[in-house]
Amino acid sequence: MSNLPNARAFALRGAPPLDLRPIGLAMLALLLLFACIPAALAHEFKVGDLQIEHPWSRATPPGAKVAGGYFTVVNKGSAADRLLSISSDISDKAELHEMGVKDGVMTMRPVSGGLEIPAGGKVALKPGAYHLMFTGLKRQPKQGEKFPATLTFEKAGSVKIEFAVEGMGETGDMDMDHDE
Ligand SMILES: [Cu+2]
Repeated sequence: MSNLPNARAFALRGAPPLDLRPIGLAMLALLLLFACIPAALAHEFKVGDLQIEHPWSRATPPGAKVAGGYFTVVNKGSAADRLLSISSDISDKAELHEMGVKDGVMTMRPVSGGLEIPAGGKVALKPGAYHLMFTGLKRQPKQGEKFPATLTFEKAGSVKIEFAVEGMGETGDMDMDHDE
């Protein structure tokens, strides 16, 4: 009966070599490193003459009903095309929005008639400009996951893409590095 305190003392003395804190820090550093990869590794999709680069969205707070969607469409063809619609299981609807200033107030409104992608040109959907809005979210997109969506273009047709979900504070600045 009396050797229990001794056993405990032994266990305590034996503890320092098993200290896992340095490993914990190393793991944290690794996790932080990997957390940056979705933004750093661009992913892209092709349909016809169009290339859809790095579709991304943002994690949303609990209860949020809308989420943004961003990507760049490059048109390598010799004719203009038009992004007509977007659909995804993550929300009831997905709309194409445009930001603008009306009476000194920033507003966003749905783009009617689709978004033209000029021949040989590109259009960037990004925060503060043209963007997708997933409205009536069925669940919250979580940082680090990818969710599928379908884009439909007038000429190139439909293409399945995946949105990489980034952190709530992500502004898309990392993406600007790719611009000429
Ligand atoms: Cu919007």
